[in-house]
Amino acid sequence: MACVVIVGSQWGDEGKGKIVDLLTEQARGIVRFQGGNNAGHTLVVDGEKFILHLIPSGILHENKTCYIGNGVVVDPAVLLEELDNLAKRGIQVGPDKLRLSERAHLIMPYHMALDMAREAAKGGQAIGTTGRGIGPCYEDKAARSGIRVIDLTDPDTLKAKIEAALVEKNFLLEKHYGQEPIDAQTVTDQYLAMAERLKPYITDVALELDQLWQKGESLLFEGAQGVHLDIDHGTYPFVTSSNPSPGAVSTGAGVGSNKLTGVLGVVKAYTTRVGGGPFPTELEDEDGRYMQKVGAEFGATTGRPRRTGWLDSVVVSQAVRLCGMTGLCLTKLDVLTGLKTIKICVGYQAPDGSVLKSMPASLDLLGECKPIYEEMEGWEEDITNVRKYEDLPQACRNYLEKVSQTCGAPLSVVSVGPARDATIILD
Ligand code: 2SA
Ligand code: GDP
Ligand code: MG
Repeated sequence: MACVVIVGSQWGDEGKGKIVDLLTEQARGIVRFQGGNNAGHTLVVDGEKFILHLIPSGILHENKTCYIGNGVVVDPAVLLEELDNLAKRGIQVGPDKLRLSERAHLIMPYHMALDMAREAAKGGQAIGTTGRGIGPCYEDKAARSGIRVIDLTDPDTLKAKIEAALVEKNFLLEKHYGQEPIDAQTVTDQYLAMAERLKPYITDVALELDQLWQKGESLLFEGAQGVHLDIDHGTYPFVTSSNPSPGAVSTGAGVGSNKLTGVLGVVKAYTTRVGGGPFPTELEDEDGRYMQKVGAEFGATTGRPRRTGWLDSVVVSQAVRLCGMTGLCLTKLDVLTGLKTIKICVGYQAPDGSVLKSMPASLDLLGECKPIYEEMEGWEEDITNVRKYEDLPQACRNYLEKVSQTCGAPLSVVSVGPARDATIILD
């Protein structure tokens, strides 16, 4: 029996969706514990592509149950749309396959309005959020004025909470941001209509997970975003408003940390970032454009182009240390094929001449750091059909060994294409 956590080791979009889909075979329950529909997790199975935002990436498998934990912020309209889209493609997701925590907080229309208004007001200092209302929803949770999934089951409570919230939100929206106010009755009616469809899915997720665990079943916890977008450990304030680190499994799913048996970090073979914030190895040259184009680096939720750069072992080794990663799943190795020289950042040269091996908390200092690179020889061979480690070109294996050594964790999986089967499993 295993309880394994899969998290992103960089700034998100490392390919967590593909890895979770792959490892779902070995689990009974697949659980989201933080974030919301800011996430875009892509699965490619039998030539078909699926992008999931709230539903865990195990949903394509038979006889598995997916759980949305209490730490997730849920936009019910997005969840229903996702269920409808899957149904249109022949995948019926009933309450036997998906369970929604009654304690999860709801994203409300005023959260989205505030997210976008705040970003617009920040101008050049904008975080580059997905505009899905994630930050304002977690703010309300912390302020103890949030509305939870359980409130959908009681119309009077729901209405009273929406009315109370809108007193303050409409003041902000109208007086501070010059926006139209939001009508409480309209929102209440919309949410009550959605509640009717969602009610069969609502449950005590933590209790159900414990029941699975008691039976000796294995669980897979699916992180969204990445460790460097973590509100505590990331490049604050250019972060998301949750903890995409394994520490959040315990609070965000209600599973004791003593039950966790392993943490796998997903690492892209290079680095991408979407939105603002520091990115020491960012490239604005031919190599960066090559990664952007060949890797099809566009946001899976917003469609925004992702920034690209070399793999940064300072970033990944910090994630390994912070999360206690027991193995790495390296993705998108195929994207590097054809580059003559591949660089890997092994430290930062600080302005005072010292060499940093961990990321400074000060973004000003980080901005002044210069990456120190080791150069590796590239490879030309097409690796997309390789399924055994020893069949990879020597230059490719040299790169993988360097990644493992500089990032400080063994490689468990190497991915050479978006499809489920384009994968090399290492022992
Ligand atoms: P938010 O919306 O408040 O969470 O944004 C705060 C920061 O977190 C980043 N963020 C992400 N970074 C990478 N991928 C994410 N998901 C989508 C994807 C992104 C997209 O899979 O491609 O489609 O644009 C994601 N979600 C949040 C965000 O860019 C901000 O820097
Ligand atoms: P996530 O948020 O971590 O699940 O990642 P995204 O789905 O946002 O972005 C990863 C993208 O890379 C998706 O389009 C995947 O289909 C794709 N992908 C995953 N693994 C590989 C790989 O090994 N090679 C290539 N070429 N694409 C991959
Ligand atoms: Mg993504």
